[in-house]
Amino acid sequence: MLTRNKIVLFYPPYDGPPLGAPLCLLALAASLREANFDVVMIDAAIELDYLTRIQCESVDALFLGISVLTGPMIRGAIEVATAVKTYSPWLPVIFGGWHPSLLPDETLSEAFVDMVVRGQGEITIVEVAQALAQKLNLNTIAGLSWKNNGQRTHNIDRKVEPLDNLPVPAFDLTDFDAYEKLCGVRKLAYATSVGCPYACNYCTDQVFYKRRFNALSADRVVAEMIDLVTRYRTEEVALLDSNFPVQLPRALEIARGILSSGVKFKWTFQASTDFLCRMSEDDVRLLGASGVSHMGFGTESTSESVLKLMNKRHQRVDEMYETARKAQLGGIRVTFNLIFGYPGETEADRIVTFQTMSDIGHQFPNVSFSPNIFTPYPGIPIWPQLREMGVPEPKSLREWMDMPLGANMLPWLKGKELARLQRMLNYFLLNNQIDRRHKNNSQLRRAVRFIVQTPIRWRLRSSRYSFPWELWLSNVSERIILRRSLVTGQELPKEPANAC
Ligand code: B12
Ligand code: SF4
Repeated sequence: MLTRNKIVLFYPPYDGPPLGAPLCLLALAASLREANFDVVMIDAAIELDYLTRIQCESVDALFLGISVLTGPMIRGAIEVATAVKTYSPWLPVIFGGWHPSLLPDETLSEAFVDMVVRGQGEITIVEVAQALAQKLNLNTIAGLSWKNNGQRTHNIDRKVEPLDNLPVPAFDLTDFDAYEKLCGVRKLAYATSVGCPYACNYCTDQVFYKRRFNALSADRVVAEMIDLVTRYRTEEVALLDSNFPVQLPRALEIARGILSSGVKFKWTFQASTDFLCRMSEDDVRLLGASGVSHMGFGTESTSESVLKLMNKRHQRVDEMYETARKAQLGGIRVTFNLIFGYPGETEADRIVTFQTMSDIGHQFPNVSFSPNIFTPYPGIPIWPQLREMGVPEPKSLREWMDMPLGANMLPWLKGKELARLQRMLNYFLLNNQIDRRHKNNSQLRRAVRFIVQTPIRWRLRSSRYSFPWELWLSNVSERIILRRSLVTGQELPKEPANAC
């Protein structure tokens, strides 16, 4: 009898610049290999003919696992799962990752999905693989949703496993050359922690990780990062942690460890400004010296009332200035994310945000901004309020697939109000770009900058935006950069469909 011990893991195509190998699949692969299963990983980012490859690899596989985020990745997941169900209907298809975990029942109701792994996947997937290989019952596997004789069944939740108990992700499965060709830089996507202690109302981290910060020890991080960077000759490490410096001593120990190793590479992370501000100036200089080149912050707004509505009281405006200042001392670039159109935000709130952020951008040339129109993702705590306010909630996997990410789907932000916000945004970004480009130029260029920038800054101060001749001119001379990745600071090429 044929014993199947091969598992195929698939990462569907996504929008935006490629980041590197999908860490989720490398993490699952390491645990599966420890349990003596063979893993084939197929990432659509580098495997253009993924349909054919999956068909070939599935012939003798135990199951196919697909990782899914909300939005366009669902399209590739459905494409592959339906194809598999036509040529190998016996092959179990397992969905995992953020979208299926947030909406397990909705996901499982699709005919081409046999199981959903909810939340952290390493241990659940091994138990599923063992159960399938040995034809055991699935009903004792925590964290699993499955079809029991066609009935959607949700087993109990699984307790999150401390990261230090899990193996090093299977980075050897990564074709670093292929990603380098695609990204233009040899990069390692790596995580030192999962979870964030905060509970911002628009974020699903709290739903997934229950506000528990779960981190690898500093020693392990330093040893692993140095080993991986050296072994795979990567120039950069993009940390995928939700909030890297939650445990300050650990964060600083990591920086110190990297610095004293003498191995040189750039690294980037995301954080909240309060943790960064708890670091001294010397601490932030240490980050810079150890190679930190970019930090992303979800600052979102500078209006106190909007920050309160977002349940973001840990995010203070004075600390945004302080973060920018300290980062500048450390020679570190910073991206501040901004959210506009949040339920309850008024035009006055927007004006405050544009004015304060323009001031920050003017004082600190190391700061860039990434403005977004509020997008309600599945499972966020304010859905009841959004439904009451008339936001159409997608009802199925296919409807979430077509969700216009980054575009406006808010009924309270339409027509003239939306057009005005778009114009304000363009002025704000143009002003910031001029600040950053012409800071250290000759006296003459500084004078030109002063002349060009004076009317723009007047508009931002007085909130007057009619007859936007500077924007018409800028269409010719400056390309306004709309959004950036908080993970790397890299420019995001695709514009939100109807912003600016
Ligand atoms: C890296 C990243 C990306 C990368 C991933 C590509 C890559 N090569 O790594 C890219 C650029 C694709 C991306 C895109 C987006 N992202 Co993103 N991203 C992240 C980030 C920062 C890290 C994810 C990660 O790798 N974590 C480490 C691994 C080990 O954990 P994991 O992915 O959760 O995987 C575990 C489990 O989920 C599970 N699992 C995952 N997949 C599978 C599959 C199977 C079969 C099984 C069994 C289990 C399983 O097991 C894994 C191990 O425990 C998270 C935030 C975070 N800190 O997690 C946001 C996050 C996942 N992204 C988010 C968002 C909003 C987006 C975008 C919608 C943004 C946008 N507006 O465009 C897009 C969606 C895709 C698109 N536009 O096409 C949200 C969640 C969205 C959602 N509901 O799906 C998050 C949580 C950020 C946040 N706090 O809001 N993202
Ligand atoms: S601080 Fe960032 S990661 Fe943490 S809950 Fe808020 S938005 Fe999510």
